[in-house]
Amino acid sequence: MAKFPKGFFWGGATAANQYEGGWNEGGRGPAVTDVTTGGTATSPRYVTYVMPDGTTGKYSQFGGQKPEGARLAVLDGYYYPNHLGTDFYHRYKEDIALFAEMGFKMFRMSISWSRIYPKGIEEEPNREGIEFYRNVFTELRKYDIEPLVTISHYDTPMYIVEDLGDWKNEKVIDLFVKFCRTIFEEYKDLVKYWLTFNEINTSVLLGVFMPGIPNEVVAPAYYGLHNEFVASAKVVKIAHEEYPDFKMGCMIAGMLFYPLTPDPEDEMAALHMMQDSFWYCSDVQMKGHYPSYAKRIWKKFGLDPAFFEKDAEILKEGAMDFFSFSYYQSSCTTTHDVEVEVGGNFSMGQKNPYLKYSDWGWSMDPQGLRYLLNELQDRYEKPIMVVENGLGAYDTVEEDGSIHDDYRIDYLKGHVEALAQAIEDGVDVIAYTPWGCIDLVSAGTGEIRKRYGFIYVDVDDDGKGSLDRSRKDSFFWYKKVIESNGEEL
Ligand code: BGP
Repeated sequence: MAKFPKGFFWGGATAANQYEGGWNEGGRGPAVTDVTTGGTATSPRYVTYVMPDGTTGKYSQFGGQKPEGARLAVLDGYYYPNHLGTDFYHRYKEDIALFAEMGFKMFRMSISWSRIYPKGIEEEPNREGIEFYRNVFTELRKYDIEPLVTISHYDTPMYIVEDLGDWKNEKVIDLFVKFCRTIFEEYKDLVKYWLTFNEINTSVLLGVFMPGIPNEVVAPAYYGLHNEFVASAKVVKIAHEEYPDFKMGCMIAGMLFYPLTPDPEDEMAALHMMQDSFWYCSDVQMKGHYPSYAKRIWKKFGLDPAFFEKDAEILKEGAMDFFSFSYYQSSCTTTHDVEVEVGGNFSMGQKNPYLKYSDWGWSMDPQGLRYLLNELQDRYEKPIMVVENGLGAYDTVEEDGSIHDDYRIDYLKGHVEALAQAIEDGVDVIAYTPWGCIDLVSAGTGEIRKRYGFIYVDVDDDGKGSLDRSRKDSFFWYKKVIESNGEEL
């Protein structure tokens, strides 16, 4: 099997909103995840609010609507798991030492925007927030771990979302640019690799997976996404002009659709699914312009092409230096009537009879990773990072404290093999940072018990536990993988 290149970035990935905690410490302002409850595999997470007359309520995180006049609020009687995350804010030194023990070369994390600009609109940044991340980056550098920083990972300040109308408001572009200018200048000697937006394609998936959803609901998502593209491009331009050492990447939720049957209609449906859910975003960010099939999508939702075409010059200057994506699972699509629908990481589709499924119903498909990597190499001819991958699973702590997570090792092993095969195919993969390298709060369900980590954190879905860290079997397995540069699986 092909060898992993020298200097390959083995590591792990996290995000501030799910891991950091310290939600109301150090001058941080609130984000929407702070008013989002826990859920389960079958019941959604809710966002809570208060009405002007003092009555309270909640709406589903997925597709729910805030009533007119309501204000987002933390309410008594609910538990908000992101307030604590798994406490990186207070334990980053201990955690980074454990990452170093595993041999990490790269650590993906995000910056909480509201820790730097509590409402997003302040003139001056919050110095305590700036110093927190400086300490974290300095600690990583101490162990020669390269930080990979996601600038926006599901973590917009609540004020921007609630009072400014979120990304639909083009004023947010300048606020984001200001935020980026601040962190670029502060951390230019500590951070080189940046991702502008996590899984930028997820904002328009409602229209892709819910046929018949009214155009009025879908349209703002596409216009908002366009503003994110513009913001990202402006920031990439600044990086290229003022910080020549920086490497800028996009981050796309890795969707992969197979036609369920050999019916040519299914093949076409799969192509459209890929264009609508994945390529639409990656093409803009990697090529610096909208793809030709964008016209089909705009027409489908009754969108005004002029809105997207007006910023062609800006987008052109914002093409990325490298590609990154999350990859957990694949899906099938068909034009035929089939009963069973399954989902996984924002994707919906029909059950694949050739694949096994996790306890949360996500398929496991390492070969799909190799397939996508080949496609991506061909399409963009730029270095690729796999910045999320992993198995969310229940873990059991034995009497002696050990955790035998062979299911996780099997999953990861299959995907590392797929990476090696892709490298042999000629793909320029430069990094692999599995998701939730230490247990943290699930974005989709708000659970802690949906665990991804090599490192176990003693805390439950209600925030109870010592928060002590311990090494799972996968910790020792991954340490060996890194030590042998992927030779020993
Ligand atoms: C991706 C997100 C991550 C992460 C991961 C796993 O979509 O970028 O934030 O949470 O999925 O998903 P979940 O937490 O729902 O299991």
